[in-house]
Amino acid sequence: MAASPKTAISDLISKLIAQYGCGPIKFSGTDEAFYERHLLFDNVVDANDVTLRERYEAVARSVRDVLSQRWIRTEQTYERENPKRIYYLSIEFLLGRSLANNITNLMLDPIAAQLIKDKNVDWLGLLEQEPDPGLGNGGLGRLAACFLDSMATMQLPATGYGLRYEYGMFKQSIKDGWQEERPDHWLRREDPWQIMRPQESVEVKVNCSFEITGGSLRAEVGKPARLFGIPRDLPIVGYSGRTINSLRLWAAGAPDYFDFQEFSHGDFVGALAEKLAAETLTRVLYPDDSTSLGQGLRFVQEYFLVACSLADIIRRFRRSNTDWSTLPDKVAIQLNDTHPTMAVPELMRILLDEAKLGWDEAWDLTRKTLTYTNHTLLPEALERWPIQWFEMLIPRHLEIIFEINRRLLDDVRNRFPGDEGRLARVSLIEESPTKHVRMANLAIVGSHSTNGVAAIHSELLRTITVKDLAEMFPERFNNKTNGVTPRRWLLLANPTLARAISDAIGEGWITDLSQLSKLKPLADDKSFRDNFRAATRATKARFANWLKSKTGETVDPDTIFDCQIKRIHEYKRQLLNALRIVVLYNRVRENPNLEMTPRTFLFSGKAAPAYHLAKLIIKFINNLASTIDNDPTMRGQLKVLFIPEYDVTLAEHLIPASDVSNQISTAGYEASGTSNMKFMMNGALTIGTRDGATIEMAQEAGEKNFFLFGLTAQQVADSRGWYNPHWHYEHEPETRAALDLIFSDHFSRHEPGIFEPLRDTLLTHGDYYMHLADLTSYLDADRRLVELYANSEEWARKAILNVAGSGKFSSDRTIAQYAGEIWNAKPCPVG
Ligand code: 26Q
Repeated sequence: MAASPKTAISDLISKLIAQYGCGPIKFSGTDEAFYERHLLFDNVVDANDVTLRERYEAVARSVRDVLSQRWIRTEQTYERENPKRIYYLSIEFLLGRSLANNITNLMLDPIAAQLIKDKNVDWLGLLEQEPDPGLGNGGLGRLAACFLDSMATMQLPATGYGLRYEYGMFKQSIKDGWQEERPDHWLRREDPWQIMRPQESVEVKVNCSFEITGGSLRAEVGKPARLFGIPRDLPIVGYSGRTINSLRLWAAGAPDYFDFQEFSHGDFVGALAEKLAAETLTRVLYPDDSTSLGQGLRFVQEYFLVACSLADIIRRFRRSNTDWSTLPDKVAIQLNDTHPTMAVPELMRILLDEAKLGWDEAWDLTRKTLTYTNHTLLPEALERWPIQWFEMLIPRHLEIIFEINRRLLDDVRNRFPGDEGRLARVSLIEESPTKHVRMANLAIVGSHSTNGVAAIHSELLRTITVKDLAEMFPERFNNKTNGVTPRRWLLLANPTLARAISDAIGEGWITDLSQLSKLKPLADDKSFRDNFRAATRATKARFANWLKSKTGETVDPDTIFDCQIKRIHEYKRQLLNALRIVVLYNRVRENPNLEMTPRTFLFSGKAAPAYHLAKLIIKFINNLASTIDNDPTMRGQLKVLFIPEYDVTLAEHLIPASDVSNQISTAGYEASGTSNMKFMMNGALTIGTRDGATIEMAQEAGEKNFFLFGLTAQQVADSRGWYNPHWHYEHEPETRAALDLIFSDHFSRHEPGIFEPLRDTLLTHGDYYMHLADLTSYLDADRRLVELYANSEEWARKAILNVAGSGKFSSDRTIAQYAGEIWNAKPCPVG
């Protein structure tokens, strides 16, 4: 007899509970009443008359019910076993939505499917109710989120620490082709995933107070203040739901009793203003991903993250351990870029002033506990903070930094007598024009491991960027090539392909991505190729529908989807991609009978609000798109679309639907890239330069299955002295015609001259990122790519070989290497 829906759900829940071993989850109603109970008791609404948002909240809370006991048990296990714990400190976590991810990782899909069916829920509409928490700019923040997923899946005792920005990454809209920014008030409605833990608040003492004047935050020097960090925890569900770790996000506040004290003196309003000023600290994420513009508030945010997190870590350490000397056996703190580098002086301060240890022991423990990851070589992104700010906010830390530096420079003098240049380069303090602390130097000196995020990047870091320090401490330098979680980026984002893969090789790949290599022989199997092609075609059609419903834009799934999605930056060279399209456009204009494979060029990405040239590049892409749209000869041949508001959710839709992935940074400038890996595991072919992790991807898949072009990092460096973009303009007819067309205002008929700054950057100012040097070889690679597309069997074969070769780029592999080679941490399974 067929089970009634009710029994089916009860059965599944019982199985789940048995699997998690938490004992029965107790409800007053029937088992299946999870969802209805929440609608009734949380929202107090009639189940027949609810909004989609209320449905979302009820489903999210039901899922949270399922994970709560396991979440508590995870922490209990860590308390009991007292393993070495990993703490991942990051100023950004770009999580993306949680509901579907948690359902997948808890393996609740059958229950969700049943619920959708029984209650006739508009599932896609419901998922859209969850805001995409944009607590990060791009790669670095998303990497932190992938790492949390891997650490939980691998049952590592890990906690993420970040800031709970009230406003995340700005929302982007496009008006007349220009980027416009709107605030992202993602917390307008209560977030069902965050658990506030006021009892675990920490106090942070600083040497100045804050006030808001004229809309900006000002420091009042010499008036010490106490801030409070109020934590909220988010569950990080490992795949299979065995381990549920936490991401702890700090919000800034003033102590609750402040008003009473001040009130008794009569200044209620002044006291309240102080509280609001304190809360301003975590109000907004800085939307710059590659410039250290020297914002005072950012400096305070960085210290606040460090002070709250270290206080929490040390408090937890002291609960189970009495001997300070065991700190590095119990605690590994990974600094995600230099943003949390104040952990070096802060940990020293705790060990010296609170634990009362001597300098040598404190220094030894600090270095053995901390490790640092570098994510960029761009000089403008290397953080340097004015020592005045340290003096004002945290003078004790500055004292400690000076003492670290004094000892460091003594060491340099001993080892390299008379080498004044080295002394100046290694110093933690940059002397001119005004004194600044070099945060990367501090992180390297104050930790026992410094890693880059792809082989070429680690090599350039070691041999060029911080050469002198690498010569002093060679054993500290290592590489950890980035990875991405296959749960979110393949299983969840591309269910059709995931099913085809699992049908062919089983499900082992979900937690051991190297098993994708089993697909290699299937590249020669006609029926698998057919399945693969059908999966891609279905995903493209699904994307086209989604895009239509979200933006009203139409794209044709029978054209090549050629994508570049990432932050807009000169070094990433969206402008090179646009030049390629202008050349193709010119070819059709000149020869309207040209047989061209129909293509759709998709762009998406945000520009830092103060980065004018990046914003002009967005404008140019949009004008290019509309000019082509309005040209009847282009119809059915070329289409360009800039999709606004790039976020994790958009990436989850677009990447699986892509045929071509553009990874075209000037060689030597993209530290790693991570979207490149997501495209590869979803079966797109890469057209790209030999930069970042793309080099390793091509090695894994075989260079013949890649479309590599352009100067190498070495060639870029070697030609800096003599490179002349005018040469390309003079000698390459297609390059010249493309530029002339742009400068003739063909794409700016009603806005003459607006693209002049593009001429300046590409010609007048010397084309620093060498667009023109790479344009012809890009076009050549593009020609080969389009030729291949005409042979759909060969295309599918190469795409399958790419998926088969993508196993290395799981963040599980990256995390296994961090755990084994840097942290010396082991899994701590939850019983
Ligand atoms: C610093 C100071 C003040 C304000 C902002 C910042 C800031 C914020 C974010 C500086 C840098 C970032 C982010 C950098 C980033 O995302 N880097 C990317 O990291 C990825 C993960 O390792 C790599 O794959 C990318 O290549 C790298 O660009």
